[in-house]
Amino acid sequence: MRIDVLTLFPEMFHGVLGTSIIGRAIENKILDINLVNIRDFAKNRHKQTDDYPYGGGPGMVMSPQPLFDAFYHVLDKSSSARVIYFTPQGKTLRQEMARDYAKMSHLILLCGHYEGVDQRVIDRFVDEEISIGDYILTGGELPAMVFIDCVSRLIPGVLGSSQSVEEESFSEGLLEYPHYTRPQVYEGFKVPEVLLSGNHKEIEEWRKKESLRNTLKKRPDLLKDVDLTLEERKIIDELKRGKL
Ligand code: 4G1
Repeated sequence: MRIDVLTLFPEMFHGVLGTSIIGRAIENKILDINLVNIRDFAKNRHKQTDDYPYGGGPGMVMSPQPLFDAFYHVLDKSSSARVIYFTPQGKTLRQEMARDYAKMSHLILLCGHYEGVDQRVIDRFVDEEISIGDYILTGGELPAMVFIDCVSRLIPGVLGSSQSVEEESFSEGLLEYPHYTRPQVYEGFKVPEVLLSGNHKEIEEWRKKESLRNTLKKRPDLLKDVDLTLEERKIIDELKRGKL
């Protein structure tokens, strides 16, 4: 997958893209991430990329000229690219959306700053607007990095087989069960006996129950989107009644 990122702060991406899983995917040519500095396309004398808003009011707006030219630079003939603008006005990113994006061959990500970009840039180039959540940020770079991380790990070959825990629990729409590793006892805190038993059926049942318990307790909202088996419904009923 090719990802072009249009940003005023390409350096912000270096840490994330050079590190571990995403870095390896780039080395292995599964991912081709092209950081484009919008400022490089500014034609005015001071390389200014923002200006005052028409109609007045606070803040600055990203100017159309550097952005139009940056888009023409990355759009080169291959018009199959999907253009995503990160904005609090967008649809909130969800795992199902990430799965769809992971299948695409070319994405162009636009990161805003100040009050955002001139509306004509959105009208001319943007296919979809995405948000990563409802809070205030200084720019779209962190959302773009969250998106790259979330989508990249779903591209075949990006995760190694041992990391391929994949979407285990999230794809089922539930939270994870508790995890333990060595040692068996640490500062008096014990690993649940069942996990040491070697009884795979019992372990599986315990994990399912704990996963349901966690979801019911911490994120009951998730349960409405899950197809539960009859067995799982029974467990939930018992959890609710305080048994188990
Ligand atoms: C009004 C949050 C403004 C922020 C309402 C999540 C936030 C991009 C995102 C803002 C941004 C709310 C995101 C706000 C984001 C232009 C540059 C917009 C930064 C900007 C709830 C500032 N997911 N925010 N405005 O944060 O880009 O994608």
